[in-house]
Amino acid sequence: MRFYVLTLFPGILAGAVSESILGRAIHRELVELTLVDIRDFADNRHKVVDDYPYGGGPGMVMKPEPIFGALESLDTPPGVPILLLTPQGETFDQELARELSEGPGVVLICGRYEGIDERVREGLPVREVSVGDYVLTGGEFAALSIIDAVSRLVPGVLGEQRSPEEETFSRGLLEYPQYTRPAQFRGMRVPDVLLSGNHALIERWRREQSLLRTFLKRPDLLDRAHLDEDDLKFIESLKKRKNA
Ligand code: JFB
Repeated sequence: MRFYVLTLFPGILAGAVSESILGRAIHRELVELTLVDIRDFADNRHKVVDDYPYGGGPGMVMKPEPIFGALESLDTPPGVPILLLTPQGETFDQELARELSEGPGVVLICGRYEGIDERVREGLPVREVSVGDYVLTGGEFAALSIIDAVSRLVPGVLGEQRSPEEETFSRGLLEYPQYTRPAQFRGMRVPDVLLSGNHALIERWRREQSLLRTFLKRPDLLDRAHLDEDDLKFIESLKKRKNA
C-alpha cells in the first residue's frame, strides 16, 4: 500500500510514523510512505506558498501552482485516488478505509491556513474527505488518521490478530467489555461468566454486551448492523425493558 502525502509539514508525518506500528510496516515494505514538501514546488525565489484572498478577508490561502506541481511530480500507479483533506468533504469511515485498502495506494493533499485555492478542486480529480465535524489547523492529522486506519487493514501490518471484519465498525457493533488480570481490582470484580470456562456462555454474554452497549451508546449503528434472529430478539427485549 502506497501513501503519497503532499504537505507543508512533512515532519509531522515522519515523526508520528517513526513512533508507531506504521514505522514497522514501512520497514517491512508492507506500506510505503512518500512525503512531498509542497514548498519545494513554490515557483518563486522566496518559496512562498500562500497569498492573500481575492476579495479580501482574514487569513491566507494556499496558492494552486505548488500543489499542481507537487502532484505532477509523483509517479503513482494508475487509478490511485487523490484525497483532498477538508472540513467540507464526505466523512471518512470504516467503509472508505476498506475501499482504499483494496486499492494500490492513496494520495493525500494536506492544506494549511484558511484553505486551498478553489482551482485545486476544479482542475484536479480530487475526492474531498473530512475526518469529522471538528476544526483542525491543517490536513496533516487527518491524513495520519486515514493512513493509520487504512494501513491496519493491509494483510500483515498487524501481528497475528482477529480479522478486522470482527471488529466494531466492520461488524457494525461496539465492542464488548474486556478484562485482564487481576480478577479483582480495588473492589471491582471481573464478571463471573468470563471466569467460568464455558465458552458458549461467554460468547453469548459478549454478543449481548455488544448489543447492549450499541443500543445505549450508539443506537444509530443498529440500523446498519448485521443482526441475526437472536440479536433482534435481544434488542426487542431491551426496548421492552426500557419502556417498562
Ligand atoms: C483539513 C484545514 C481550516 C477551513 C480550513 C487545511 N475534519 C477536519 N477538520 N478540519 C480539517 C479536517 C479534515 N480533513 C482540515 C485541511 C485543512 C482543516 N485547514 C484549516 C479550518 C477551518 N476552515 C486548512
